Order: sequence, then C-alpha cells, then structure tokens
Amino acid sequence: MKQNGKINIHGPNLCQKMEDNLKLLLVSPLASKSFLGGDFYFRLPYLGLLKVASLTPPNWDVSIIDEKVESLDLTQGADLVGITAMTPAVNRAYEIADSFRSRGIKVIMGGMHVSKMPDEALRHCDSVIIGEAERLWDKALNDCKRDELKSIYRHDNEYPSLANFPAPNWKLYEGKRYLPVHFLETTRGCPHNCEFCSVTNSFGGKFRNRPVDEVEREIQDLKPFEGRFVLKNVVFFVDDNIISNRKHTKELLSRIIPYNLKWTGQASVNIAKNNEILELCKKSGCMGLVVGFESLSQGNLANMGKTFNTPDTYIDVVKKLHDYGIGVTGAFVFGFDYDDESVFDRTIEFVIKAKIDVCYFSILTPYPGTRVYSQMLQEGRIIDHDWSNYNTNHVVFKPKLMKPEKLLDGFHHALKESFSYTAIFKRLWGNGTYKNFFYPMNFGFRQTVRKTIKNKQHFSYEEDPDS
Ligand code: B12
Ligand code: SF4
Repeated sequence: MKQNGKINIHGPNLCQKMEDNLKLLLVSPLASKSFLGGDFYFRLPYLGLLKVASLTPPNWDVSIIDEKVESLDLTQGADLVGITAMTPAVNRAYEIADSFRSRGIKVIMGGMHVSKMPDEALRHCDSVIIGEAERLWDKALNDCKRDELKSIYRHDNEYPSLANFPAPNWKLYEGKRYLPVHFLETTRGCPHNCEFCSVTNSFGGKFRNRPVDEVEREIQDLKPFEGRFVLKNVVFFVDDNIISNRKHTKELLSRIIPYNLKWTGQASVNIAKNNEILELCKKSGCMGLVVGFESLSQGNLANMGKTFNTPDTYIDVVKKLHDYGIGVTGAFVFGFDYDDESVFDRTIEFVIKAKIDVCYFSILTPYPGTRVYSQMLQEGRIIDHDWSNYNTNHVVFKPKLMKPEKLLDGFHHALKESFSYTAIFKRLWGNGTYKNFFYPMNFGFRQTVRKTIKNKQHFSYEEDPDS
C-alpha cells in the first residue's frame, strides 16, 4: 500500500497488489574511488541494467538510477529494488540495500561481484541472481510477487542462449547526461581464462554469439543522439573480443556497413593478422579498438595464460591497425610477478614509440573468482580487503618484485608521463586515426589522471619482518 509515494511496510503483500503496476527501481551504485567511476569523461551508460529492465514483464514500472550521473533518493517508494555492482561499487551497493531493506522493501542483487560472493551479499539483500539475468529474472519476479523469494537464483550448469531476448529500451536513459554512445553486445564468454580477468569465470569458456539478425535489428532501431555532438551515432560493442568467432564477426560487420555508425570495441592482438576483418572494420566505421597487450614480459604473459600475445610483434600490431585508420587503446596491467620497478619506464617508452592512441593502464587487481585471487589468497599476499579499493588504481596485494608503494608510484609515473601534452602529441601525431575522437579522449584521461594522482592511496598495511 502506497502512502504519499512511500511504502507502508505493513501493507498487503505484492500478490494482493497485482491489479496495479508494481514499481521496480534498478540501481547502479557509484564506485567513487574508481578511475572510470563518476568522472565526466567516462559517464558511460550501463548496459547490464538495461538488459535486466528489458527482461521485466510489462506489469512492472521500471526506472533506473545510475549514481554516476544522478543522485539516488533513498526515501523513495518501490515494490522491489534491484542493485547491480562491480567489485569497486559493492560497498556502496550494500549501503543502498541496507537502507531500502530497513524500510521493509525487498532487495535483489546481481552482477559480477555478488555472483562470486553471494553469502556476503545475502547479509545485505533478500536475494542474489548468480550470473546472467536471462531465464532467472522472470522467476525471481514471480516469486517476489507471491512473497516467496528464494535467496539464490542460478543457472544449472549451463549458460543461457543469447537468442530471442528483447532489445534494451534506451528511452530509460533519456536525459541522463551520459556521453552520447550506445552500448551493444554481440557475444558473451571467452575461452582464454586469463588469470586476472573475470570474464571466463562469469560468462563461461565458450564464445556465445547473438544471432546477427537480432543485432542488426537492434542497430536499426538506435536513434542517433540529438544535440551539438560531432559524432551522433556512436556504438560501443562491449564484447570482450569482437573477433571471437571470425565467421560471426565478418557477417556482423558486413551487415552494419549501411548504418553509417562510428563504433569502437575490444579485440585481441590477433585481429592484426586478419586483413579481411580489418577492411570490414574500416568500412563499417570502426574508430578504434581496445587491445589487451597486458604486458611487455613474455614471462607474465605465460603466467596469465595469454600466450598468443607476443611483445615482439606489438609495434607491428599497432601499425597495422593504424594502416586501416583504426586507433588503438592499449591496455596494460602493472604488478605481475615478473614486473620489477623498470616496467614503468619500459612501458612509457613503448607506448610513445608504438604511437598508441590511448594508454589504458591498470594496477593488477585480484577480483573474486579469478585465478589470481585464489593464488594471492593462498600465498597470503592480499593486504587490503576493502572492496572499494579494488578499482585498478589502488594496490591491494603484495607484488613479488617491488614494494606496494613502488607499484603505486610507478603506476602514477606511467600515467603522468604518458598523458603529458608532449606524450599525447607524440603518440597521436601522424596516426591517421579519428582526431575528433582521440584528442578529446586523451584530454579527458589527462584530467582523470591528475585527479587520481591527487587522491593518492595511503598505505596502512603492516610490513612482515620476514619478507
Ligand atoms: C563495458 C565495460 C565497462 C564500461 C562501462 C561500465 C558499465 N557501467 O557498464 C566502463 C569502461 C565504464 C567500465 C569501467 C570499469 N570496469 Co568494466 N567492463 C565492461 C565490460 C567490458 C562489459 C560490461 C557489460 O556491459 N557486459 C554485458 C552486460 C549485459 O553484462 P553484465 O553487466 O554483467 O550484466 C548481466 C549480469 O551480470 C546480470 N546482472 C548485472 N547486474 C544485475 C543486477 C540485477 C538486479 C540482476 C537481477 C542481474 C544483474 O544480468 C545482466 C544480463 O545478463 C565488462 C566485461 C564483461 N564482459 O562483462 C568489464 C568489467 C565488468 N569491468 C570491470 C572493471 C574492473 C571495471 C573498472 C573497475 C575498471 C577501472 N579500471 O576502473 C571500472 C569500474 C567502473 C564503475 N563501476 O564505476 C571488470 C569487473 C570485475 C568485477 N569483479 O567487478 C570486468 C568484468 C572486466 C574484466 N575483464 O574483469 N567497464
Ligand atoms: S583478458 Fe580477454 S582474452 Fe583473457 S580471459 Fe579476459 S576477455 Fe578473455
């Protein structure tokens, strides 16, 4: 029973309310210490909650609040609250869950972190959806209406097919002041299971592709952004590797050529070996790709299980992509077991020499569910258990070949040097890639870098006298 928009906690259960529409509030909490958390240049829309909204039956009125772009009123009424959370946002997610539950409102949580730590999450919410919402969410909503919510919903030893699901409704994000980009997904899963990555343990070890017809229909229905944006029809393919299944990729890229998109996505270094795909990328409007170089050390790459990456060929990979007008966001991680203090200068030198369009540096972070997490727990190397610091710009573990402070300082040094004005111009000058995309992106990163360094982490771990 609603009174002045607030829920009366002693009111009828949801089953009795079924004649009215029910109110579902979906929340994406802010990871305030995250490099890509609330910063203006990285106000990107969250596809996961749009997918959950699209799976919700029409007798629910759905709204989404993303704390990155708007504030959340914790006193508002709702019949059910759904909260997502990556690890660095989960503490805030728990605060929000506690607050709604204290007023008798049921809370369901989903997403990467709680899927790995359901027992922890159940201390703050009524129910956890483990893994993908598809084929679980409708069951949970039905149970909720009958007041029979289970604590855990999970898939039985399988991952759902990605066919025949409704497209996200982007109207839910209208007026939210996001950067003008639509997120779109064509694949889930990855067989490589790199030691630091959450993808294989969350989405499985096989690439699952969405039917190309459905992706094309989704693209057809996207409305270009209004306003004074230079690029109005930008799509980010969130797939971890746009060339996961070459046949699917070729068909998809051929089909999207007529839609005049400008798109970005992520790909493995192997894309440089496939001229046909590179040509299709160019023709279909690819502005740039995030490429996971990860490390310049073969030892690190062997440890993490990414042996198809060979540092000797990295410069040629970048050059090849540039030949097709495709910019390269080079992703590197610092703090692996073979990294000593020389890794930072070597990487700075490399990104300038290779003319990487944007440098995306991270500090190795042991996310729950990953191999590196189990290994570090077992070796007693984790020094910080505060999830809000698991944001790839804090050091939460003891590196093998340097002190945690040195890893942090080196990371800041690499960011500062790679985003100095001189370095930005040296990296971008003459690349032939989209200037009106990569210059603003670099200046945006530069500002975020300065903020990250200013809000520097302070260490409070105790030094082990034997180490
Ligand atoms: C696009 C992307 C981004 C974008 C956009 C983020 C966003 N808010 O969407 C940007 C670049 C901003 C970004 C930032 C970061 N990211 Co990111 N990102 C991704 C990426 C590549 C795709 C996300 C996506 O859209 N997936 C597709 C959707 C449909 O899946 P989903 O979100 O998981 O949602 C499904 C289920 O999880 C579930 N679900 C999710 N939420 C909920 C909620 C409810 C109520 C229910 C019922 C179900 C449910 O249902 C959905 C449909 O099945 C993933 C990798 C991946 N493959 O997922 C990494 C990934 C999620 N990111 C990761 C990380 C670490 C980060 C950063 C910390 C990096 C950084 N250096 O700062 C920041 C954190 C930002 C923040 N929280 O504020 C990690 C997360 C690990 C973890 N344990 O949390 C991932 C998995 C990458 C990895 N390789 O490990 N990221
Ligand atoms: S880092 Fe890339 S290749 Fe490795 S498991 Fe994650 S998605 Fe797959």
